[in-house]
Amino acid sequence: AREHLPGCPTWPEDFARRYREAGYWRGETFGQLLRDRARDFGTRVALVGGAHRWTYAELDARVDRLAAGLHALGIRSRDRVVVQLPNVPEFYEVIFALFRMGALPVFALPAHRASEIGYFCAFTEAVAYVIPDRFGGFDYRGLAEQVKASTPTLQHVLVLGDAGSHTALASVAREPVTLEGPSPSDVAFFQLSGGSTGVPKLIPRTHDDYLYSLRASVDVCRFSRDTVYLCALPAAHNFPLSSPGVLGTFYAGGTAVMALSPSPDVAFPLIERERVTVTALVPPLTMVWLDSTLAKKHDLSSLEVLQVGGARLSDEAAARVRPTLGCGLQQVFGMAEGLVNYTRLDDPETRIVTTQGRPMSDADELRVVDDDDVPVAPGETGHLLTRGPYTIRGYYKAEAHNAKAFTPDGFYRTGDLVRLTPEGDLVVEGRAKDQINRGGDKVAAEEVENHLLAHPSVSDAAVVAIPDRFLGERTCAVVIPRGEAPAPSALNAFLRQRGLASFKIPDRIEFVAAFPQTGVGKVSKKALRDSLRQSLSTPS
Ligand code: J2J
Repeated sequence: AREHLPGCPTWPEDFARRYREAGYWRGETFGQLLRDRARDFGTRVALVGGAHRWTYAELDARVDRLAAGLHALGIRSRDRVVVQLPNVPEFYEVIFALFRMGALPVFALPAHRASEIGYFCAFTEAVAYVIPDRFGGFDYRGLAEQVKASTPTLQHVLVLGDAGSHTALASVAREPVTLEGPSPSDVAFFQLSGGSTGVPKLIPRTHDDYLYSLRASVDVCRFSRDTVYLCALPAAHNFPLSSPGVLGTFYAGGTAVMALSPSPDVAFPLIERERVTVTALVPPLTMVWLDSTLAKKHDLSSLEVLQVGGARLSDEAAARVRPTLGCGLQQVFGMAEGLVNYTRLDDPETRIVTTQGRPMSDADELRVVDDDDVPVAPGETGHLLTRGPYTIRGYYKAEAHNAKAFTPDGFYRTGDLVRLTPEGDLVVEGRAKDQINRGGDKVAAEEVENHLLAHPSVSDAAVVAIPDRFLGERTCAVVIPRGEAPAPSALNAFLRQRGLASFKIPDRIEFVAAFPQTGVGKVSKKALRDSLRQSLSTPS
């Protein structure tokens, strides 16, 4: 076996051998997967989006030509390429071209700005950055200019659409050449962690492990050639990518449809026109769909299953899905680090409505433990730890953090507080990690705090969650000012100017003279949350 990419922790040899022998890892790669589907389902439509309708054979051929073009630009196996594209078919053309040549996509979200993108490019020493010209009222070419100026390794900015001073993606394709592909045990790409630390952590996923997660997901969710999957959440996110998502749809030989926006006015006509059978949403969008008057104006009868995950769905909203939208519900509790839990399609309705399901693989090992890593009594709430054939053993180049985020025997500390029902389903009861789950968008408190601390009028800052009827949680920055308190709007403008993604900009800013302390003199975020909850609910 060839050496692993430096900085990417891997499974111990005995585990790897077991996962191979048990058939979880089958020695497949993404490049080969698409080749196989093109051979078996060549004329079937793989991907629909914008004006495009690509069959498996067309997608495969486009990927070959793009890979040849990227190779001609000088991009090589294991080179990192930051990919930041909206929900367009070209997203998959790009990532499969990179997969096929063994180059490694780093999955950025369209909402990321200079702070995040600059970090991804610098940290991974990316050689290329792929963007749309404009999307959602934002011009990514200016962002690329800024990032390029500060990232010496970055040689290519590839633009979907009008390239300006950069390179047009459409100009890159060449006659196909034979390229040496990656090994199945190689890292295939970097997914992003929701994170709880100062900078987002990068998650190395291998061909072997991710393809297994697709196969298991396809099995649980019963994806087939007849599946028409609507990709409504940001394509690069782990949920619509792989649970089973678009990649699972390809695995099964079905059709994926790209929605540029998840809002009913865009998604419902697509469901009607393409006869979509399944899609995935986060809880706030589920609420928007449930309350939309457009549901009556469009024929949504093809929709069999709505998957909901990314944040806790309330039992009340869950119970409304079938009566309102006329389709089944599947709760999905997953994480980009690996473990994905699903309620099963034929579970009794109460289990589907009140739990977040169970692991998709028999090989997923779960532990529910107390603060000392001791298993709690059955049914009690505790920290969820997990290990398995598609859960990473460590983040990319993060040795010190990995020592805390994983147990010595390789379990990932999810930071989630869960309990197991007698039936073996998981219920997510809360969170121990210092993160705000803003309706599925994850905000690492420390990252925002560090940006706030850079402001001259901020002496100290603590970012915490406050309850929100729509998002579940919103962010509140509690700030101890240095001298005169700055205007909240000025602080937020400062954060924007530092290039922070807009979902991380605090929804609310409160000024205080001091923070409540824990016994050991740390900021007590629990006490902060409690006092905010009280002061925000009492009208002043
Ligand atoms: C409560 N919390 C949840 C749920 C995720 C499928 C689905 C989701 C993700 C995802 C994913 C939750 N109820 N149903 O990658 O493949 C919170 C937990 C978890 C964190 C992971 C997938 N579903 N969560 O959301 O990496 O706190 O992945 O640890 O973005 O989201 O976030 P992320």
